[in-house]
Amino acid sequence: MSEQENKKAYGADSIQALEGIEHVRMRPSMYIGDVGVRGLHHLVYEVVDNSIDEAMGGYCDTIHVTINEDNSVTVEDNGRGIPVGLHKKEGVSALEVVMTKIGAGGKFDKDSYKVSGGLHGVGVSVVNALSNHLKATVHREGKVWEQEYERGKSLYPVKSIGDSDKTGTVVTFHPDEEIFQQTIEFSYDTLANRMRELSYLNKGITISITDRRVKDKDNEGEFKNETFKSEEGLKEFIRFLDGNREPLIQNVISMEGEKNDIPVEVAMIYNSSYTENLHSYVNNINTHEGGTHLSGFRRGLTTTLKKYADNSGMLDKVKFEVSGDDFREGLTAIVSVKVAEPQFEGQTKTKLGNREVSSAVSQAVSEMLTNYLEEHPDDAKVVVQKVILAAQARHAAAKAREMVQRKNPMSGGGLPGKLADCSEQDPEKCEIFLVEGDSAGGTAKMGRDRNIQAILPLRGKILNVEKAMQHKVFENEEIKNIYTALGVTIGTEEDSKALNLEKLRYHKVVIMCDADVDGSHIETLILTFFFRYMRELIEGGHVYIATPPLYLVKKGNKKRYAWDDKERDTIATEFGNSGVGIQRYKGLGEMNAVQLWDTTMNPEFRTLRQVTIENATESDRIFSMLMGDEVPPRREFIEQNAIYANIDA
Ligand code: 0RA
Repeated sequence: MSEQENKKAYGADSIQALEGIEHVRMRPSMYIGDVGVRGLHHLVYEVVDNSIDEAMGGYCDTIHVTINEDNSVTVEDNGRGIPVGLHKKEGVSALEVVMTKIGAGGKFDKDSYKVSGGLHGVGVSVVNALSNHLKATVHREGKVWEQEYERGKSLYPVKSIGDSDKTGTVVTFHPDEEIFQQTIEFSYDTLANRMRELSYLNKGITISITDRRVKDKDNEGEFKNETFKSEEGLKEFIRFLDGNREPLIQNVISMEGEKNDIPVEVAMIYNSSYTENLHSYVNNINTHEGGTHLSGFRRGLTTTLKKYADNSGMLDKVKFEVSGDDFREGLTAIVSVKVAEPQFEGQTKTKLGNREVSSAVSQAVSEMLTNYLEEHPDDAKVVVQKVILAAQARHAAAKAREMVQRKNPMSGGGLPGKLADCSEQDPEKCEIFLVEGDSAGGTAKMGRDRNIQAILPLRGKILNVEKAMQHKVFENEEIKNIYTALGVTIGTEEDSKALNLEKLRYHKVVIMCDADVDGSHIETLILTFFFRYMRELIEGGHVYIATPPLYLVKKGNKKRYAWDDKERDTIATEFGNSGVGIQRYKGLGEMNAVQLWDTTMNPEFRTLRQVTIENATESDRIFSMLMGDEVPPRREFIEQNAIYANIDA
């Protein structure tokens, strides 16, 4: 059908729908954030969210996600099925309205409790508009109904194709390569992690994922698949997150209820580590930047614990003040709220702004914690002791931090002696390379563009912050150098690690290590430090990893670099194989300054991998495992995965 006929067939209202679709296709990032890997996966989340909404209404308990061989994705649920009857205002089937009218969502159904928001909740019509093909199948009213679409436009009116004795919705979409030019390849791990997370956040729902591109290695004839179902919700989520840490108290403390009409769920535990580990969600969306629900949690926790500690008499002999984040050292907690009209703020629109949520969460936490402490006096004692130790350490850390601060270039101190700074003053144009070892540092200093590139050599292995108390971190020479070189300042009343990026001196911070086991270990140590102490730097998109080549392929005076084995072989073949010399670079130090510049540092030719936090909860688990005390899970992980499989862009 031509576009003209299409309009006639479906009435004047669909003209508006077309405009909406065109707008989505013209400005996809406005709807799904970006058109890269993240935006691509967002399509799946959007469709699944609709099924989750149906489940939260109590109409659906099973959701299947399938990655098909052709990279299309099928999402199937056993809910009521999207209504197929005539939508009076639009003059077409309600299904068609949901699928093609931008902004319609399921919202025409006033009774349904729809709480999606943020980047999610833009509606399945957006997914449709960004797919070159989509098929919706609805089981409802004893029949199977179907409609297909191309780039958001229906190909035919909704039709019945047979009888059915069940209800539910099946959506299969294939992302449009015109829109997702980088890739349309879905990552099983990314999707599986999100489905696991959703199952913890919405207990009782069964969510399964199948990858039809990959055979199951244990079951012949089956495809790779996992099924997630959580009976205990956040309680189990905490155990999953803290699986590699040693618990300090017997139980996960948890509560679930409604405060001022806001559904609140909280779960927490204390472990023997020194890191604070808070995760917050609004309507199933991970609020990386926190917000009112998280500040409510902090306030409730502090007031309740402080009151208990004061009454217990344990603080009587403590000479220093106990406050702020002393109560959160070794704490792992999840806060999940459902908000009808969430206001999202912040750089990445993942900070909750609704004022009323703060007191709701604070009250919930106070009640939950007061009860637990009264019923478990032994645990209460352990927690208060931990808090006192944390306060003691904080005083030591404050001193160490003052030293860092004093050396900060902006407050009069000097830059680190080992830093070879660049001459450019505009931070946006400046880059700093954190280089493993003095010798590679020397090569980098010679090879760089000294106009815009600064070099900071790091000696050997930097401190593993995962195992160190805060004051040790701030006392560490290499870490102090990183702080002063970057020019960032740290510490506020509320949060001793809060980072001020206003004075960041380089907008690109590049980690440059050898392409071997040691190098990747050092890379992980630096990333762990950034993740725990400078997460804002990663979230601001400032952290990158350099990718030095693995091989130099030579024949006569022909020379080419290769970044993996396949590339090496291709080049060797191009050179005619015989008489080809291959040099393997074991470290940056084996390259001369010109080679390092050509392959790894020259902005025109290099490839930098930007470090992103796809999923903060998953990254946290990985860092606690890679860098924590427990060896067995670490070995298993390293044997099974490339180290950065889950944290890279
Ligand atoms: C609006 C009304 C009704 C169901 C849905 C939306 C619905 C949407 C989706 C999207 C994916 N799965 C879904 N399942 C249901 C039902 C209204 C009624 O039956 O009375």
